[in-house]
Amino acid sequence: MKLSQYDPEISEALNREKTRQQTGLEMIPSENFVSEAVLEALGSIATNKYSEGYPGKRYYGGCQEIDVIEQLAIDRAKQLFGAEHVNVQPLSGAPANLAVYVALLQPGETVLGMDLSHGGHLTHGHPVTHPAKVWNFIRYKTTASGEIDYADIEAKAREHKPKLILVGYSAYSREIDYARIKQIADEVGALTMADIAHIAGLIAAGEMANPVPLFDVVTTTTHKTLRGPRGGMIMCKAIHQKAIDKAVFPGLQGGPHENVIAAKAVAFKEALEPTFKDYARQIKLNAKVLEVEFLARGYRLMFGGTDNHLLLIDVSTKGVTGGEAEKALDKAAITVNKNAIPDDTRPPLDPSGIRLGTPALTTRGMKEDDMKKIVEWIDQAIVNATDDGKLAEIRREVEAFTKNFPLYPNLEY
Ligand code: DSN
Repeated sequence: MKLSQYDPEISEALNREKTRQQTGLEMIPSENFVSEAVLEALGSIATNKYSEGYPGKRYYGGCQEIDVIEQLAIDRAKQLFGAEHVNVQPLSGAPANLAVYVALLQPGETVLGMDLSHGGHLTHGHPVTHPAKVWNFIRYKTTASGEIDYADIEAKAREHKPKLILVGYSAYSREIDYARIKQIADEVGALTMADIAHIAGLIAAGEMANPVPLFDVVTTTTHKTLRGPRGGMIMCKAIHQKAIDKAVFPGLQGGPHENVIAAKAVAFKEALEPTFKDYARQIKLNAKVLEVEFLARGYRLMFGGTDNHLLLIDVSTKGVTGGEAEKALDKAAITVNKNAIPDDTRPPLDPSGIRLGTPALTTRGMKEDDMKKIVEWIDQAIVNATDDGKLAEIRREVEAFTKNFPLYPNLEY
């Protein structure tokens, strides 16, 4: 029976969500729109199959075709990033990071990771997380001029002798000097880990530096700039293969989600196409226009600007909090997320900044001139954050504008 006949409540909610995605401007930098081929694989019959283990070594019968699917995902990921070994089973980014800690560290050992408010991630050792109770996370920061503080990392590495140095961020907008990190790690005998969840698509396309050939382990999600299904992945040197695979299964997970793995394989095939390079280049061009236009309007950009797909903006100088800006922009059909700025004195649920990016808009085909219009709408929404009439007027303009960029035109639930 069709979903719409069997479960109208879910079908109607999905159709309303589709309309929201179609008629708004999606600027959360970790979100994207997958292709119809990826959606098809994700909704496929591969969801029916249990397949604990790895291709060729499963604990269940009937895995012949599942092996084909998972091996294709692995081979394509290896080709995309130049990885010696890939595990495509992690359910998402947080479980992928946890699996690496489990694989490489003994309880109590030390990890150097970036402070959350400086662009790091919760799973990189924030005190509210469980891993922070198991391992000793020491946090480094960025400098006042917005660089990763490599001198601080070096000093902390010499002082704390970490087992693992962790880079790769969720709100940091600049390039990372992986060679410098590797040099520091080698000096103190640490392993290296990069979490490239946000920038994986830019790396795959050659638009940002690739840590995979240099680092011990690289984790990623597959649904951000890489434009695949919601999921995770671990790449590592062959020497860590056994430990990583064991940590994922049976260490932390049971049956892999093979429908998601099929969709990952499709997304990797797409990312290997020459057109994906154009896409990644356009993501960065679009982000640069945002940088220039926000600076021209007097906004304070964290880290001085952007080398990737995202911007972290202090909106408090415009008289609103991050939470107020997020709400006002929602009313104007522009979706961003409130975000802490470095050493923010405001609380996490209403910080001083917003984080926004271009991957989803670029998937819809928007280019530099469109970004200029969008910054004007964002600026107007922020300076008129309490004027519901003005926000409704912007929403009408945004909704008319998005009609020029069709999204899933044939999809009905
Ligand atoms: N929630 C993701 C993001 O928005 O960056 C990271 O896990």
